[in-house]
Amino acid sequence: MNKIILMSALLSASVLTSQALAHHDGTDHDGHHANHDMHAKSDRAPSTEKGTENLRIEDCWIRLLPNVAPSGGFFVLHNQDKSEPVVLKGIETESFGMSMLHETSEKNGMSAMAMVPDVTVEPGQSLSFKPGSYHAMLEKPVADLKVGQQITVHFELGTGKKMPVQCTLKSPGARKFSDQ
Ligand SMILES: [Cu+2]
Repeated sequence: MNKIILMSALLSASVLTSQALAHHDGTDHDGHHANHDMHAKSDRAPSTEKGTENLRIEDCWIRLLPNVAPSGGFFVLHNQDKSEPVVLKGIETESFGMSMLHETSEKNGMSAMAMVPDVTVEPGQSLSFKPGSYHAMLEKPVADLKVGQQITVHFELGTGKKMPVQCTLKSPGARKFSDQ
């Protein structure tokens, strides 16, 4: 009886360890050695601003990782309005079953990531979603996604508008838009 309990304790410990290692190697969806707490809740409330739709979205790409690991989404937001902020509420695409906005940040010298309810770009400013910073996390890919392919991603704004953008799927080694 005791032996069985010990065995199952060891088994679950090893499962936890391999998951933790998978999250800490260089292949995570952020492309950054982040301490992944995927379920970390944001410590701020969602923005109540609608903001402007005068937004240009550039250089959208997704680092396509094998099914078991979430893929990272990166792009640049240019707020072209001189007086209103842009509020990005989230992204969605038929190519992935689930996606959310994340932020990687330094806390006590450690890199950690957390969900954010939205991201605000101030009037006239640009904001890059890139490894080690803001990024999207995409899970549950549909079958047959391939590196080099373009997919349509809808960017949902504070106004409720969903802007379609073509995003390029790139290899796990990609770190920026110009990489393959
Ligand atoms: Cu993340």
